[in-house]
Order: sequence, then C-alpha cells, then structure tokens
Amino acid sequence: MRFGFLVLAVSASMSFASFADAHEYKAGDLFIAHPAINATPSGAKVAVGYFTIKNNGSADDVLLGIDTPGLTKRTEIHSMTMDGGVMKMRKLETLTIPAGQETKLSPSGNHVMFMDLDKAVTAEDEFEATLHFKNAGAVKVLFAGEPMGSAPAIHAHH
Ligand SMILES: [Cu+2]
Repeated sequence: MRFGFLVLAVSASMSFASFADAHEYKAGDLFIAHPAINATPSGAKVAVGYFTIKNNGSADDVLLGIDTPGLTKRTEIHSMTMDGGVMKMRKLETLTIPAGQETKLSPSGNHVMFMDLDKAVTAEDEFEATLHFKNAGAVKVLFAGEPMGSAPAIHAHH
C-alpha cells in the first residue's frame, strides 16, 4: 500500500500546481477550452472526456486522435446517438472542426473515451494529453477531473 500512497501524493501536488492556469489553449486558429474528464466509480474501465473547440480560421481542421500516455494507451473519439431509445456510442476515426464554428464535445454527444483503464479517475486528477490536428498539429492540454455526475448528461442543446 505504500506505493499507492506515493502515487496519490504525487498526483495531488501536480493538480495543486496547475490549477492556477486558465485551462484554455490556443493553437493556430484553434481555441480549446476546459478539457475535462469525468470521475469514475472504482472498477470502471472507461472514462468520458470533453472540451470545446472554436475554429477561428477560414479552413476546416480535423481532430485525428488523442494521446493520454499517463492514463491509457487507448484514447478514442466517439459519437453518441439515440437509437430506439438506447444511447449508442460509435468510434469515430476523425472529427471535423468546421471553420468559423464552435464544436462542443460532451458526454451526451461526440466525446473522448479513455479505454482500458486500470484505476478509477477522481475529481482531483489531471492528465496530460496531446490532441493531434491535421492543420494545427500537436497541441498539449490537460484534462482536469470533474466530480461524478457534474456534467450535463442528457442536457445538450444546439
Ligand atoms: Cu464513448
């Protein structure tokens, strides 16, 4: 158990240091706000992440993939659709970020899915990630833990 305690102590001090940041990122024409990851119950194998991207440019960009090596080797982009009253998630190979528009990822729409987790995510966690865009290139961000159930799960209005 001593190992577990050390891991907790390290992640707590990391999040303390970086919470002072505004938690927004600019990369070329893209403005990325508040990458968040939902806390999970213990034993959960997946966690949901989301953020908002504003594309201020005149060309579409494309999100090609996400790396989160400190959390999992497998991070995917998913769509969420209602099919006969059942929510269905599908893996998207890429996600287009249209020019001049704001693209919102959320637990009830397109989202990031962190797969094959071997430990629970807490609201105090933060995970470094690299977002890979076709035009804007590689963008380093932090996914900040959100308390369980804090996200608007059903409530998506566009
Ligand atoms: Cu998913």
